Amino acid sequence: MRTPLQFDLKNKCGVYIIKLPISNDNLKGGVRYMSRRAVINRKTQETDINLELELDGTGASTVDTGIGFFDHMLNNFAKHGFFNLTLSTKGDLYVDGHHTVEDTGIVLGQAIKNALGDKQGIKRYGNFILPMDDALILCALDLSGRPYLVYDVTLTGDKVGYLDTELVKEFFYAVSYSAGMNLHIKMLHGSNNHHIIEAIFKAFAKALDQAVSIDERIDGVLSTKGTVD
Ligand SMILES: [Mn+2]
Repeated sequence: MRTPLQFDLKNKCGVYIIKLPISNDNLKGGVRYMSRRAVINRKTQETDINLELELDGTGASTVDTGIGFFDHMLNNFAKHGFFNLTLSTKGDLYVDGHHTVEDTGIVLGQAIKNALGDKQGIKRYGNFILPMDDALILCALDLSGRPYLVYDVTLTGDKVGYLDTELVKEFFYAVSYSAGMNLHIKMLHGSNNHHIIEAIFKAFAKALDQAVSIDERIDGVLSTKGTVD
């Protein structure tokens, strides 16, 4: 897309800002980076998942997992993290939502890991405290290569819509494990289960957006070891 910025009368030519398609590459701080994305297809006897994730996105998403509230959460994750996410999960919902939610977490974690590659230049750490009415959620994460989940959240109901509330922890355990991410999620306050879970997904998105962002001052990988697997 070319947008005329100004017309140079002397040379009788237009000066353009060239907006490159976000799926090709991106400009950050005057330095051009290849867009970081991953496509994963994973099929088992329990789920069939196709996921495309772009870390340097706009927040555009198309999500269909068969569980409406889970779709609502993943759309919020994309929107608030400025990730582009296309996801289709066909799971064995006649059993329950467990495999659908857990396997989607596994694939999302793999996509984050694959899209990051060798992690050169990324901030690596991210954190956010996100309020949503009564709910206040802290999320802190480290893309260290070492999976570890600390989940300190109290949900009072069994379900929100068609999502079993106990699956929220299973989802983030799967994400942290397959992405190689140290992930802390702590509820500081909250009473409404919809608000609490939505605040978790938004806080995670904001923290992850921060952690995957490029810091121009980082030469190579941000680690005294010289590598973060
Ligand atoms: Mn909502």
